[in-house]
Amino acid sequence: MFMQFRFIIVQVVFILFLQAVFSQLAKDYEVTTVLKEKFFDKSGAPLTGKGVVIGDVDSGIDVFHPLFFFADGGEFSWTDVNGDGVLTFGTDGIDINGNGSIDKVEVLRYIDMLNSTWGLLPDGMSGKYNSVYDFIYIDANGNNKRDFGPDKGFKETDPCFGEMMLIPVNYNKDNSIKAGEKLLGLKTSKIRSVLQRDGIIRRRGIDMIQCEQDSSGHGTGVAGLIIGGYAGNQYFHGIAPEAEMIFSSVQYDYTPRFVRNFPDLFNFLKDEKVNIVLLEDGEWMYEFMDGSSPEEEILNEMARSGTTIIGGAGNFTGSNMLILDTLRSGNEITYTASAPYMSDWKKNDGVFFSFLWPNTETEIKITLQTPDNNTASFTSGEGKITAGKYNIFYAKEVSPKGTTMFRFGCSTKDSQEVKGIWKFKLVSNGDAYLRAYVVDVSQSWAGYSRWKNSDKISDASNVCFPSTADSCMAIGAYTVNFGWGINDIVGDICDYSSVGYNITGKLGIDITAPGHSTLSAAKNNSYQVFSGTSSAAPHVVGAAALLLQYDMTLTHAQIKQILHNTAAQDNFTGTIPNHVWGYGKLNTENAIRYLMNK
Ligand SMILES: [Ca+2]
Ligand SMILES: [Ca+2]
Ligand SMILES: [Ca+2]
Ligand SMILES: [Ca+2]
Repeated sequence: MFMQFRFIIVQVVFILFLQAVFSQLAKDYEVTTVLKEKFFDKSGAPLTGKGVVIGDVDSGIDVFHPLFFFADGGEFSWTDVNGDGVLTFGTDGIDINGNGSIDKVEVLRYIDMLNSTWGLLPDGMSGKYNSVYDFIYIDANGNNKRDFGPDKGFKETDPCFGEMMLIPVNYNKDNSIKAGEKLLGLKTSKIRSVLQRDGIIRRRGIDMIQCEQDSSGHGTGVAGLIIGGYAGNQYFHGIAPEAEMIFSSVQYDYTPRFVRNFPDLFNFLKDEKVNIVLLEDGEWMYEFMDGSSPEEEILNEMARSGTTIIGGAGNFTGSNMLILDTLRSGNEITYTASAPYMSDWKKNDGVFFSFLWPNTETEIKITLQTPDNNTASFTSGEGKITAGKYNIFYAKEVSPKGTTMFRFGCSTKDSQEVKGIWKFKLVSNGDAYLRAYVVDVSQSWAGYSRWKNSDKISDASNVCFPSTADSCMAIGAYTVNFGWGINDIVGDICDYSSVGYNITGKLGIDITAPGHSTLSAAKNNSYQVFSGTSSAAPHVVGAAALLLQYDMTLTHAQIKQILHNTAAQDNFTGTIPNHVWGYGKLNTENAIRYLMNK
């Protein structure tokens, strides 16, 4: 659970009535990752992302999930042992050793995939074989479950890293495999390499079977949308199911910047020569937000050399953690934040603030008032002071683009709580367009420590780092399928989706994509509902992968131009481009056609 909120996903409290709502509507749900028409590359092969490598900065990946193996294990005929004309699980099998009979180690069974979709997938999924969701396997040790991994004695060279999995050759809606209908073996991992949280690199063909588990399940959800499953064989599959992925796994710190090893994560993907980078982390605290960081410059350089850079814009809207205000010379203004005792189920022993303004001429004197009513004033410099029972770490810094940041980290002397009201009085000697951010140890999108009692609390400009990079295509999220709240409307922007112009004046959102109540893979043989700009960005990555398969010479700038030009306008987007929708809604079919007709 720890810090999984930092990923660009929306975590929603489980509410029972939603399950009922979902179940009623389930028959209407849209699989947003399956295109409405079929496309082919210049050699006549279907567009599936084949040959494209995508790097994802994320929580990691469940490398054993059945959706993440290529169906390259060959075709198999099976023996109808009991002669009833259909594949009978636990009885029928594949005569692998060719001795004319089905031995105990040749019997077929199925993995009953878990339905963790709160009713998005139909009821009745579990306890029976569903050809479009479940996976067949050879129960080679006859224990009636699918075994895999090094603990069970399997090796890197074993198909699917364990007992072999299979799917029907054709998309089967009737939930049974008829006699004579062949099976396709799954074999090679779609995951090429993983930089683990501990810095160890796992590689397919060498030691991928040893890969650490996805820390939160987030990366597994992202991967399901892009490379999951088998086009033509299954109802649900990702947009580019024959692309390959590489993961750079984030390790969170307890204080900002919460991910400190971005350079390592980005450079790993650069060294691996990925075609596309996907950014699935969003931050704001202690960041200049102007695209000037060394980390963002790595991304810019990758984009200049052709790599497509795409990131979730963030789910920051509605969190009350941003103030936007215009300070006038001599004015005195006070902002108030409230910090709770507990934050995301842990004691809140740190609250953080940063104040940004886009010039170096303006001097702002900041007087902080602690919850125990002690004050301290700051005009420049950096260091640590004590105010009441609190330690205050402060620093004033200027970015290469001339953004000034005054930041404060507040804790108590002995790791006790920071609960209470924190006040900041600002006096400026000139005009300044000010941004004031807050976050605490929860790092939550929802915001446990928040600004309060101010009409300057705003969401007008809240795209998150590192999607603030000049090169990054930042993706907003709109609702498909079902909303969670009374304000959610299918087709409209998600009410949490980050919006606006960046601090530099750059349009913060490039395009939007399906982000709310999309269907994807989850850890441990499951399907899940996956939402957020975390879900929107992988849709765009999948589209970019299809474009690249068609023309591998496309650069970041060209892909961006195609996606901008072909994004759709409708009654929800209004006139585009604009600060909420960017250039409109992703339209993958239009983008491919546009490229083909060029
Ligand atoms: Ca049978
Ligand atoms: Ca046999
Ligand atoms: Ca099932
Ligand atoms: Ca077994």
